[in-house]
Amino acid sequence: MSKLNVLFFLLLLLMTSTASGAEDGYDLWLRYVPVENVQLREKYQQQLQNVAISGHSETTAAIAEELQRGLKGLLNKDCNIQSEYTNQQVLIGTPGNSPEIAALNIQGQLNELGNEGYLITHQIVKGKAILLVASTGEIGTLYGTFHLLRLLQTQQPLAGIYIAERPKTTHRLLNHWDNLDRTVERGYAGFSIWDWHKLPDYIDPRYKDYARANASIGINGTVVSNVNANALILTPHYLNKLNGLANVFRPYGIKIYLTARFSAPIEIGGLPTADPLNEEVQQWWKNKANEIYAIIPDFGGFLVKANSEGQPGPQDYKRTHAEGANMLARALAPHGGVVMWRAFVYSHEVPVDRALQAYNEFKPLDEDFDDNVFVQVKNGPIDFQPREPFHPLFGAMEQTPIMMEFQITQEYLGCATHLVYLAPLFKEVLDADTYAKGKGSTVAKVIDGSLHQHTLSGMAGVSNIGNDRNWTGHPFGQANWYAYGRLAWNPEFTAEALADEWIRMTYTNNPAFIEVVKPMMLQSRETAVNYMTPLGLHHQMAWDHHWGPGPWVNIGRPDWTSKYYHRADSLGIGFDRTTSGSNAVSQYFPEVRDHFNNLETCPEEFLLWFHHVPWNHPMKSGNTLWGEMCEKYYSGAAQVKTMQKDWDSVKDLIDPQQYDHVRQLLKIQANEAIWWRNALLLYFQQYSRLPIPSTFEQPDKTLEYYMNLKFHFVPGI
Ligand code: GCV
Repeated sequence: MSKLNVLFFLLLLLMTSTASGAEDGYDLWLRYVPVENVQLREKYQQQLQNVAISGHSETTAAIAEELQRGLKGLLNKDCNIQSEYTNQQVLIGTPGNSPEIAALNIQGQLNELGNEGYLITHQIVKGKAILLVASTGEIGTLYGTFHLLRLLQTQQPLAGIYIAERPKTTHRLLNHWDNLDRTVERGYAGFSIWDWHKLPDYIDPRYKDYARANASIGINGTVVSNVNANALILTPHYLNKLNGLANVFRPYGIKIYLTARFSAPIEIGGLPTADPLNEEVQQWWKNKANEIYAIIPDFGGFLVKANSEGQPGPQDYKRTHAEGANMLARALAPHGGVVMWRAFVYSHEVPVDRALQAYNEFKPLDEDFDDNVFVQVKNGPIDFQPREPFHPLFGAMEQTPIMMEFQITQEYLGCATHLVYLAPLFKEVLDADTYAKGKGSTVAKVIDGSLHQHTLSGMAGVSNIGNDRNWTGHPFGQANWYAYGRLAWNPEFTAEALADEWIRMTYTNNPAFIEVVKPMMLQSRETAVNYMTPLGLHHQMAWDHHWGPGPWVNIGRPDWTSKYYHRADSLGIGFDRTTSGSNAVSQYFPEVRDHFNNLETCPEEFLLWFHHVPWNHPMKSGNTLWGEMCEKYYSGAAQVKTMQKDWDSVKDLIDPQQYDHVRQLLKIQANEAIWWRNALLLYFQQYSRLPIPSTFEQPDKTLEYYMNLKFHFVPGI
């Protein structure tokens, strides 16, 4: 080959690899590359050569498009997809759109699975065994199709398959904290993907890919606007833009929801008040709901942050949260919409213990909410910390459907530069036992409605999505979006199984890669806890932007400071929430209360959350409390170094661009873990007056150095 030819060839190679965009993370877990196991791929090719997708709707068109794309990529071969069944090997449809499925003896089974559930199995149709993906609803068949593709992506055999799936919750939502100027509160992956300026005329292809990704994990709703709400989103100008999004999302079973600013009747309605008992205000919201539904007939409803962090709310008029929520619920009820009323509230007065507040305000209102109101509760009583005990409202409100709010974006967990797989955090909360109705009353059962027999049930995840090419900033942030959606579908899934699926779909099925990366992911949350806030410490992040350490923070409202939470003094450290302290333990059911209240039985991971403990308190390991703190901080920083080594060891097993992206971020994380460790230990040492054991490498900077670090323009605020 001449030099020129070589150059041309290289250029062509470069152009094709960039044009495919396959390895820049954009494709998420829907990265349909050829099945690596060639024998299995050939088998799939035989099994899936001819497919019938019944029906002629936008959803069935979306199924056909996805399957075409998926099979072409995974099997490296074009498949024959038809809309009429004529003896194909695979049939996808509903009893409503397929006479062949209607004729099968599976109607009872399908009815039990509901219109989002599905069956994947072999059935005899016209005397021939075929693979069937069936549901009573077309959205169910879409979900079933994604499941079928997942089986291929994770190299599962199809022979003898029987899968019957039904989501455990009715409402599985993302919450975007996206502002109308496209900044994203606590967003670390660029700007908002909603291009309000160009909507509705310009439909960014990302909207459809967003819908595909969400549908593939069962998410069926999205709140597109920030809970710190702007009333303008409710004006016709924006409602028309929203209609553009709704039209893209509808075929994928995703409903649009909005945040409702409580003072909107004043700000955009010209009324003198937003009092929920005022008839004009009530009428204004009814008219607004009618207007929204006239534009977006399948609009989902409102999410509301009221009387919290300066947001307006019913208490401004001496009304209760229930009175506020019900006013909105009554405007939405005729259209089938719901209200998700957040329990993350603050009073203007600084409370004895901020952890007490949501329970104190909401528990007495349990009987008062209308049927289409959820109370949406953050996983823990403070604020998305690396570790919190479960929120005491779970299990405590029997009459009201309680929606879980998890934070997928890593506000308190290293933004988008730390690799922290959040499924273990989500699972720890979901699996926690509230004892609301005796042993086994897990948070998951509260959330899925089974504990108190609610028909409405749900989960919300604060999105980590932005317009970065790979959507989530950190490539492993995608795993948190993925795991969240799958857990909203079924809180019983394990963190391990979800990591396994995600790795296989996103990177590779190569066992050598999985054996290293899966344990690394599963350990990563505990690692972050160790170098940030071990042993029940919480809210030790820097002021306001929450990036990096700030145990010295002592400005603003006391309950926004780190000192309020760690309470370190010469005797010890920790927030006394026992019966002789703030008594927050008593918000839990007696079994849980007693467990946390007793210093002997309180799990060490929550020790300083519930107890003020002397520096020389003996820990289970044999260390004193101070010794254990040193141990935890040093092990956390060391674990990140191990992550770096692990990642380096799989360098040759994945795409170089993906490898290098994570490698560079791990380097940042390793440095920041040391920053956290040194800053926290040096700070607490002022109180403990004990040395950092000489076996550990001593901090190379002073406390003053860390305290004087100032950062401007940290993303997310
Ligand atoms: C949207 C925390 C965050 C805020 C967030 C708030 C909430 O305080 O720091 O950015 O506001 O929680 O959940 O409402």
